[in-house]
Amino acid sequence: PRTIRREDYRPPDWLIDTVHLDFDLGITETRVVAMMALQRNGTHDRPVRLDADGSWPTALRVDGIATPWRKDGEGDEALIVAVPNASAELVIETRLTPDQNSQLMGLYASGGLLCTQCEAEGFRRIVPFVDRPDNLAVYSVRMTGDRSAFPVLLANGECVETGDAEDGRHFAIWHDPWPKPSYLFALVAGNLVANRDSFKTMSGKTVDLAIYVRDGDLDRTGHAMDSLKRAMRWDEETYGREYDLPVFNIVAVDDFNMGAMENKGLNIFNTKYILADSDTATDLDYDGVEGVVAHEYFHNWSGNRVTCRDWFQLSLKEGFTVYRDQSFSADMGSATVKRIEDVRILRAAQFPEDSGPLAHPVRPDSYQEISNFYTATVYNKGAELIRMMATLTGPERFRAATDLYFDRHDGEAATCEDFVRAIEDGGKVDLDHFRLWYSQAGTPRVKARLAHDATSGEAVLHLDQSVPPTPGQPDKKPMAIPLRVKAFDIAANSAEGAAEEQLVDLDTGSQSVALGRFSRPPALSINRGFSAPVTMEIERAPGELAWLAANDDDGFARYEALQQLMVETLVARIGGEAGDIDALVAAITETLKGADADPAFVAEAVMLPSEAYLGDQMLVVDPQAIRDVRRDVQRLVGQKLAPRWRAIQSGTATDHADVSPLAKGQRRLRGAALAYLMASGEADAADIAFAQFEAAGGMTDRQSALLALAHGDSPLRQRALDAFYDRFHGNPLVLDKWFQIQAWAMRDDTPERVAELAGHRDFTLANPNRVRALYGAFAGNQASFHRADGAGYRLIADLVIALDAKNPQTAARLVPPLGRWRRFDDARQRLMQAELRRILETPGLSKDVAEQAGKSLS
Ligand code: BAL
Ligand code: ZN
Repeated sequence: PRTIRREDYRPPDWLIDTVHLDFDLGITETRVVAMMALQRNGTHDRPVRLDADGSWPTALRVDGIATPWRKDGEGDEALIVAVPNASAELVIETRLTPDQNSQLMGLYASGGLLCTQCEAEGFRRIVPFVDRPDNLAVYSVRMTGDRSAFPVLLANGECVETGDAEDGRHFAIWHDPWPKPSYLFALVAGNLVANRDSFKTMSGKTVDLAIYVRDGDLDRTGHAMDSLKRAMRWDEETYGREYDLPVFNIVAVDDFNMGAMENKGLNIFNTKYILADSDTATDLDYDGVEGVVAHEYFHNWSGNRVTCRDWFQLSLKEGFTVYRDQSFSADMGSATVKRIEDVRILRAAQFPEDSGPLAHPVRPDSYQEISNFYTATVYNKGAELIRMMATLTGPERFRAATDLYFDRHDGEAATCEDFVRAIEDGGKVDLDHFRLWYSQAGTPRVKARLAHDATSGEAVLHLDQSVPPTPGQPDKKPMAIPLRVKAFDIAANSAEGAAEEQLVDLDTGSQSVALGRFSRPPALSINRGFSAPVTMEIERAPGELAWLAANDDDGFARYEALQQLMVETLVARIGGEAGDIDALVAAITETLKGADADPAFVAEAVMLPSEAYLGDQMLVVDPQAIRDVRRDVQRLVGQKLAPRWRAIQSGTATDHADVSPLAKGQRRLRGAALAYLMASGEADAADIAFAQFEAAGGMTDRQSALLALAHGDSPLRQRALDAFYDRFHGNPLVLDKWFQIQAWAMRDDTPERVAELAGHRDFTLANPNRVRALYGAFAGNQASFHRADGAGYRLIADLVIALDAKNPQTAARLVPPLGRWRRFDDARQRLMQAELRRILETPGLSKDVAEQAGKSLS
């Protein structure tokens, strides 16, 4: 496949500024007539070259005259037509087969519905076009279709006309006044019902809101609607951003490659991020709905009003919008718990990416298939970059800076550099060195050592940083790393008497910072709030972590200290030492004292680090040893604190309709307590879990009980799985949980079980949610995926090969777990490489999978 490079960017030779699309809709065939106003861009005599992907014209006219055209490009990916004048009206007709479109890019059918997905390069599958984000055009769309099959006809912007057509058909015309790139084009046609509401904007305009779903799903849209209104208000209050059309529509569809899509005025969502009620969705699902609804809404400014010049700038909109949705969710609930969750995701998804063969900068330099760059690096590390800039400016100057950014670039296709410059100018901060975060890949490592002079009392922090080599970047420069640091008097038994927090700007390889005078060596709280996306190596005095876990006045730092204590204990035991279990139990006991006041925080803090996170702390990952030791420590902590876990589990049944942060926190802690109880091996543990499963007042308690049973081998396990299936198999999103929980099971036979489930009558490769529920979950189940016989690797490779023929984008997402082979022992390395080679040798492989597998082997 061809490699596209950022340095080769040049503006389009021809621009299209006005588009009229006429769709004659059908599931098996849709006819499109596109009328486009072409303008030559600059002085040149090059022909018009339009991006295309199988959508070859059935007719093409330039200024009304049928004109010959030809295909171009290695993979026939472009259409060339000569246009004599500086401007022209270009008409192209195409015929599409939506029900054959299993890639779910362009126009496709999903359960009788027609819908589109155009980001990043899907529009060209509808009609050949200048399909790149720096071509902004005004669109009008006419749709005609059978009134009974497609009673609802939606596109971007506003509906300006509807009416009858012949043969029981009808039509609608939509117009979007805001110039936009083609990736934001959207259309939906089908039999849908709407939850309608309205929102009054800060300047007093009324916006009609609607969430369209299938009949029968309407009563599960309330939370999404509430989330939308909260997001609209928050963006006005926090960023001064007002919505800019009289209507805002959302449609939920079953078959969707991504979580959702921010098309102008017509967001299209995966049902997973719209539908929720307490009987079918967990509290975390509720949070997911709120976060994704907000994320897509926020794109209206960070993405749509200001879009990206080219796809190398993807983080311009995604990093910023993730930061915005993270901040919104933090404001809606507990900021500390949200920060813990976001850091956990970063460490689980982005750190491994940054240290593996697919590592790339937040602003990549090259790609073969842009779909492969919708990554945790672009999204989540990108959000961390914005967060660091906000930390450096402080909240008021950050707001001034984002105001400047939106004012300066409204209506433009901008770059990451434009964003940084706006933050510099509006936020009055020098980001010269900071820019390196956009171009240099790899997670920086910071070593911290605190020296205390017993005579003078002076405490000095010594810091050293290094950035590991990544593909194409063997030598790294030191980064500008903002570290929030505070030192505590360890004898004070509270956070009182601590020195003021400092913001240390570590921007050289080594640096020393005076922390003040202390009568004895203080406790070091560093990278508080996870102020920089780095890994820390800290020399600790005995008891220091336990002190911080109990007393630090930064919630994230308290969590981090207890987790680090767990890591040290577990890693010691994996290495054959005993580890201080009693100290760990004492620290957990101390943290549990806060269970009534902040159960969500306590639930997060007392859970052992994941198997994958433990693997990341080892030179060579030993998946089975990690599982055995982690399970053993879970058993010991379960046993030693059994009365406490029992009390929490039995004393905190909540009304699932109550989704207040406190009630959600109580359920989360109840789930953690049940997990420890099950691990303890106490004789009645499975009965308790089964009783919780049966009596559950909602999905949160039900799922935590089912998951606790799924790991074990009690006869109640199968009874619960069967009961769950019998009750919920008609609900696709809940059925996904049934597949997922079994793929997550920490059992020796999980690979066999996953293979069996792949043959289940409810399993299908056509639905990305189902594929992710089974195979995505399995690939994240470390010891099962890495079982020594390679059965897990074969399963994933078989799936990638089978799915690639239908849906390359989703198939390619499952390649990276195989690419982590360097982290494992020789035998596993060979097995993983062999599967990657088997994938690469498959005839007709997509460029999506070819890029991921090829890079993973190199
Ligand atoms: N733009 C693709 C989906 C999302 O990040 O919102
Ligand atoms: Zn996004």
